[in-house]
Amino acid sequence: MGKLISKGRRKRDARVVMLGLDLAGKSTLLYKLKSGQAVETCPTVGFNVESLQTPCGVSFTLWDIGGQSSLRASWPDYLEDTNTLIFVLDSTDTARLPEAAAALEDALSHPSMAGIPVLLLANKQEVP
Ligand SMILES: Nc1nc2c(ncn2[C@@H]2O[C@H](COP(=O)(O)OP(=O)(O)O)[C@@H](O)[C@H]2O)c(=O)[nH]1
Ligand SMILES: [Mg+2]
Repeated sequence: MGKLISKGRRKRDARVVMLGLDLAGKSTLLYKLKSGQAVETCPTVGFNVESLQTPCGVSFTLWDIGGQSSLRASWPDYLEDTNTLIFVLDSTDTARLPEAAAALEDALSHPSMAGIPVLLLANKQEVP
């Protein structure tokens, strides 16, 4: 599991950062994981953050970072010390796929991303 989970005796904690273009579904996912319910979201200015605990005692701090183009310059700040990156794609937004790919490439080029696990989540797959 590498850096994903620290296996210290007391602390099993992971800092997870979620990136992706605006409207990909990041905040929906954050609050679904937190509350188990679908919630209505509004555009994220800055970030949302929640602590999550799994039944096996692993805690996650899940950061949901605003994805509008004006906010992407701040993404590198959130990648410092992250244990894993979730990059959320809106599978229905084929027009912005190249923009999403470029944003992902930028994020992956950040020095603190070396050796960090990445989950690429193709969201909205249920849409025909
Ligand atoms: N069809 C569909 N819509 C979704 C899904 N996840 C999020 N959405 C919708 O996509 C829009 C943007 O979601 P939001 O979580 O605010 O995106 P964010 O900008 O990445 O945080 C909202 O209208 C959500 O209801 C999904 O899995 N399927
Ligand atoms: Mg959001």
